[in-house]
Amino acid sequence: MKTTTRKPLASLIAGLVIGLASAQASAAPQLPPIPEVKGAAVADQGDFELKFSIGTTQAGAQYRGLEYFEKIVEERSGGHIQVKLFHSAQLGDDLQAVSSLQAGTLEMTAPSTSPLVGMLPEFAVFDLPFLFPTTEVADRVLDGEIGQKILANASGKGFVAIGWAENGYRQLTNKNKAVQSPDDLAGLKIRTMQNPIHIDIWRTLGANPTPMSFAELFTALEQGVVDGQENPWITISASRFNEVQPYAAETNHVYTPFITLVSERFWNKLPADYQQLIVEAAHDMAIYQRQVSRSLNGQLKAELKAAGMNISELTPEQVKVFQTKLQPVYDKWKEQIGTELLASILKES
Ligand code: EAX
Repeated sequence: MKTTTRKPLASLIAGLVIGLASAQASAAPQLPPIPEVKGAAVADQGDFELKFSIGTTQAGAQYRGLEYFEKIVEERSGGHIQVKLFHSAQLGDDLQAVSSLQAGTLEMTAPSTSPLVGMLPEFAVFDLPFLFPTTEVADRVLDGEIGQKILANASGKGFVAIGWAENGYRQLTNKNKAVQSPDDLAGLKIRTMQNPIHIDIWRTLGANPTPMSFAELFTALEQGVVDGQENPWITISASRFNEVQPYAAETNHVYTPFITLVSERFWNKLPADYQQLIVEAAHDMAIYQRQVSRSLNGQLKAELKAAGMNISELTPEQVKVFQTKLQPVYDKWKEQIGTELLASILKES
């Protein structure tokens, strides 16, 4: 039954005035609306509950994508698959969520590929600096034959890999100073993802890298355990890192994909039609999530700037200095990653 709460007129007017004032103060980011659900209804084949957990917050593009996923799956299954969403690493950080998938206590997650390289060495290719010059190239690789092959190779370790979405191009933030060249990084303690190439990147640039889970990051920045971190604008904004990180540099040094994973135990219990529905929903989610991510990227950078963050927008020449300095990282890792895989990706640029 629907109930309506009556509010006194004064509080309604006050709410309206506050609403107008905040609308004038800052233009809220324009989000592409959640699309209509495409695709036919799937016949009832039993009831399932699907918990989907992510590390980023409710304010990010990733969560918005999950909301669309939930809508697709619930609508097309006629409510027979109930989706429950969890954000902000409520059910564990990227690595813990993947373990829960393997244990069968969580049904879905979508981590960055980087913390998984210990388990899936091939993923390390995405950690190479300046691999994807544009998002078009990233899409071509991930959605094409190469991406499909990586998904297939990744499956079978207690989870099934069913699709790609985007975390995006990473930018550096720190609490001490404006960074425009690797020389500015000397002595800076930078949190990295738990990934050897990322550690190597920051060491090569002259900084002092400290690997740590994303779930611990805000507190570590706030308490000064580390001076800086790197993530896409959208994640910086959604996690409010700017509140404790006054400086940023637009380095675009790595493009990080999100990989959509399903627990193998859950997968094996699902009727084939439901499996198909989940794959299709993950696909539609990814298209929409990337659209949201890309439309927010510039808007949020501008918003962070307006809120007082000191952002160094590097010139192509300044970026080139970082790129040249990082060439040894490529040389060191390309054999381990697989020269063939790397060459096939570089051919797409
Ligand atoms: O889930 O750890 C990070 O910096 C990532 O952006 C995280 O994987 C988001």
